[in-house]
Amino acid sequence: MAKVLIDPITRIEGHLSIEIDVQNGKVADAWSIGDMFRGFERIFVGRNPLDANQLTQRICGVCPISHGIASSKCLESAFGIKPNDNGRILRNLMLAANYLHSHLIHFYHLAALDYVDITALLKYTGGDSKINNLKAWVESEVKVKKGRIDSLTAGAPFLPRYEGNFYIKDVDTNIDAIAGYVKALEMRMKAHKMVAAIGGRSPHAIGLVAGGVTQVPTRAMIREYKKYIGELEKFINNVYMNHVIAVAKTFGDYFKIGSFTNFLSYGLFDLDNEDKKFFLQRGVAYGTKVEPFDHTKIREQVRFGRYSSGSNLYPHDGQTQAQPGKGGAYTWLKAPRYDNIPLEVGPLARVVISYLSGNESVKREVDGLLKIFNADISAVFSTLGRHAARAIEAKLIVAAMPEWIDELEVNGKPRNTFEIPNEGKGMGLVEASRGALGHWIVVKDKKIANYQAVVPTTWFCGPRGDDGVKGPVEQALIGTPISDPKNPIEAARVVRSFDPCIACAVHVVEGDKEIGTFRVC
Ligand code: NFE
Ligand code: MG
Repeated sequence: MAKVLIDPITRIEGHLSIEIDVQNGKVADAWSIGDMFRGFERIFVGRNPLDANQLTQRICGVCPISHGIASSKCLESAFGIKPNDNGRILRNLMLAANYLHSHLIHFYHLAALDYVDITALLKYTGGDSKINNLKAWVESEVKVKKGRIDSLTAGAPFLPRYEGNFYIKDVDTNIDAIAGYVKALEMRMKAHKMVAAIGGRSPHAIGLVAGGVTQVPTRAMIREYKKYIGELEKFINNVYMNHVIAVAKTFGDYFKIGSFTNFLSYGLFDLDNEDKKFFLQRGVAYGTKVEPFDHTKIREQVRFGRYSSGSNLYPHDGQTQAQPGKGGAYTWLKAPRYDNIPLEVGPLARVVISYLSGNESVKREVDGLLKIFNADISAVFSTLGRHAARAIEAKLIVAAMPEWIDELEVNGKPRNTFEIPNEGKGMGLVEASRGALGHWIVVKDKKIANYQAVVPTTWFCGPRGDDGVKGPVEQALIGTPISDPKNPIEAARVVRSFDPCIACAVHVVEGDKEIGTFRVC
């Protein structure tokens, strides 16, 4: 038996450790440990409700648009108003571009390096100048001895990585994926420009407000946004999708590893102003059974979180009272529960729920991929299922953008107006790229009396609930084969497939602690 602490989990956003108990070469138990407390929810209290639009976006630089939209919808619900059509569509367009940015970071710049061998660069003999520049850079910055990276300089972007016989062997496939890594940097920049075309800047857009957005959809704005769509679409359909397929072909075991089968989605991209009709469907799925969503079943539990706050509270009553030395607690994340059940959120949740709800485009894409791998639907509930779901989403989203642009009323009003009431309660639900994101506000004397964000990474990386039942990532790790406890890459692959963002999940840094037999960075 070996207790393995992966601390930190690198190539994610924020500070996460995973402790696993390995028995007979497999993960027998797991603990997901969020290492930072930031106290954002407490910062909002006592402020003007309108500050929420800007302050909540500072929770994270990767998904600020979803926080901006969740806070806008939360205020609308407290103020008793709805967005207008232009406002809703412009929000969708901003969120859509932010999704492309986020999914490309995740695959190329965070997760792909679990599969792609960057030392293949040293064997490259082709004529692509970008690849040769990269090769020269790796040769000068990274010392490789007998195929293993021997040392590195600070800031080397492909590192750290586990050294071993873990990666794609075919040199051409590796080189192609590394070229994708470089190209994806440019694609991300273009997606950012699309967000900025509407939101004024990216990340942290200034144009998201209750009632809609501040930017009137002028022809110039639309032209600026539109000009990047074609190139992104080509990259997603011809490069990103193929790299996901190449990884899946080489690492087919991961259709069975990292499985979790209960899901939640609030519904992605509002297709009406009533929060009822979505591009990807709202719902809760237990395996292949999908149910309607009911927000009153949401609670956050803190038995194992470092909080003295009451446990199992609905977010309007939620508290964020830190208790760093709390006995038995092992993380700064709370444990969200739906009807007392832990649920996975994110691209796989959205794709599964949409598939089960009869979404034709999702069905076509999922069935198309399953056919390539001669697999049935059970393969979807897996590490590779998460990567495939992200690529499917990116493909469907980039294809929908031109249609949404055509629905805009050019030069029309971008928002509805409102008055801040003396008192009110509101809820704003949105799908962030990592999954279901909810904001809840209580307004008193025209000020924020309470503000709670229940975010995607808290859903999937949260700890055991009050009943001791493990969170989704903890459960998904169980049974993962670990070939070498000193290089637990298999566990890292499972965790990274969820795309954790601990900056979002814990809204005082702890001192060092010693747990377990091996510390592996
Ligand atoms: Ni910091 Fe976030 C997303 C949100 S994840 S990235 O997507 O909301 O908890
Ligand atoms: Mg919270």
